Amino acid sequence: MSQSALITGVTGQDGAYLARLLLDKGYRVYGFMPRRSTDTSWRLRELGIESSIEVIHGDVTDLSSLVRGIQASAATEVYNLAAQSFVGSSWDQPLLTGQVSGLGAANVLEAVRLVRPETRVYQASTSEMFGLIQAERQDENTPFYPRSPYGAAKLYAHWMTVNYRESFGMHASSGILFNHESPLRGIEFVTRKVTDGVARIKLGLQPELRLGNLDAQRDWGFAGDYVQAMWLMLQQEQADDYVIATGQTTSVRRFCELAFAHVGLDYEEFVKIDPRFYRPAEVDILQGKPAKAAQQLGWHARTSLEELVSMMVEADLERVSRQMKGRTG
Ligand code: NAP
Ligand code: G4F
Repeated sequence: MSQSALITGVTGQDGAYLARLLLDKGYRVYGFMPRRSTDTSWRLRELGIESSIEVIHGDVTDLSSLVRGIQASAATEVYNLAAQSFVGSSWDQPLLTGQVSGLGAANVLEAVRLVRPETRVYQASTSEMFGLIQAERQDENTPFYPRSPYGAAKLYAHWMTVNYRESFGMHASSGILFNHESPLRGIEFVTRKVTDGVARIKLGLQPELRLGNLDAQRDWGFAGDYVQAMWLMLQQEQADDYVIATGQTTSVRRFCELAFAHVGLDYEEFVKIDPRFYRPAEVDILQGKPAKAAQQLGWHARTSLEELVSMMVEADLERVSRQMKGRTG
């Protein structure tokens, strides 16, 4: 029987890369997406897969739309990537974040249990659940300590995934993914904000780049590598939880240094600190220990930070140049 997958959050960074991976593997891919008044499919277009996705309109806060989506697709695998995923906004919209990123996951699990309990489920968990870290390097056994409404909502979703697995025997896995980036990353996240800023400064469109806490450290990998781990989790005989990370940590400051150096500039001349971008509570440092994923899934991060920075800066230089030509042409 051919495989079919339903992806919530298909228009996001990970959704787009995952959809491409599954299409390449011969899956029928259903994109579960809310109707929006503006176009949200630019990532699917950039990867050249928009017309290959079968769209099902729905919202993870609406259980009935999920039930219908799972019935209509008869999906053998469901990947729940939908979220209000920007940590910064989660203090401004704590309840919405809880409804989408927390209860939304419970709705997905419940819909699968009601309609097709044999369907395998992937839940997009996050290293933000470690928050105020309780171990120098975080793995599947490290206690959680979320530091934002987003982290708290995701922790609820994570435990619901574990509980549906243990209570109902469902094949539900939770991928605890550390930060992963790409040219398709949303512009509000720090890496893309930096690489877009570098391109604009280099091309003379912007004089400076305003950022918050440069001392925060993250374990940054490439999203294209990470979606492979999501798929691998659902191919295992037993569902489980896995930390997915590079194992290296780098400061925002160092990321800036690398990105500006890529175009021959010194970040110190252009980056300005703006307290507006500080958060009410900060996650100072994250560094994953992905040994279980290496042993059980055979998964390793393949892309180095330097390759990632170069890929993102080059993509933004090209994008901004295209926009400039569009304006003058
Ligand atoms: P993203 O680019 O922000 O994408 C989020 C997706 O969710 C978008 O397609 C968005 O659609 C959709 N969405 C939002 N509200 C929804 C709703 N109520 N119903 C259905 N869809 C909804 O996030 P990402 O970086 O691809 O991350 C994918 C998932 O992994 C998220 O759950 C995120 O929290 C988690 N995660 C990400 C990272 C990372 O570093 N990227 C690390 C760990 C975990 P619209 O654009 O139309 O709103
Ligand atoms: O890029 P960020 O906004 O990502 P953050 O908060 O780590 O969250 C991302 O990764 C999580 C996995 O750990 C995901 F679950 C989540 O959905 C999201 O994808 O911020 C990274 C760091 C923070 O410490 C922040 O304070 O960069 C610091 N930072 C400094 N200046 C900034 C800025 N962040 C943003 N977004 N904008 C700034 O100007």
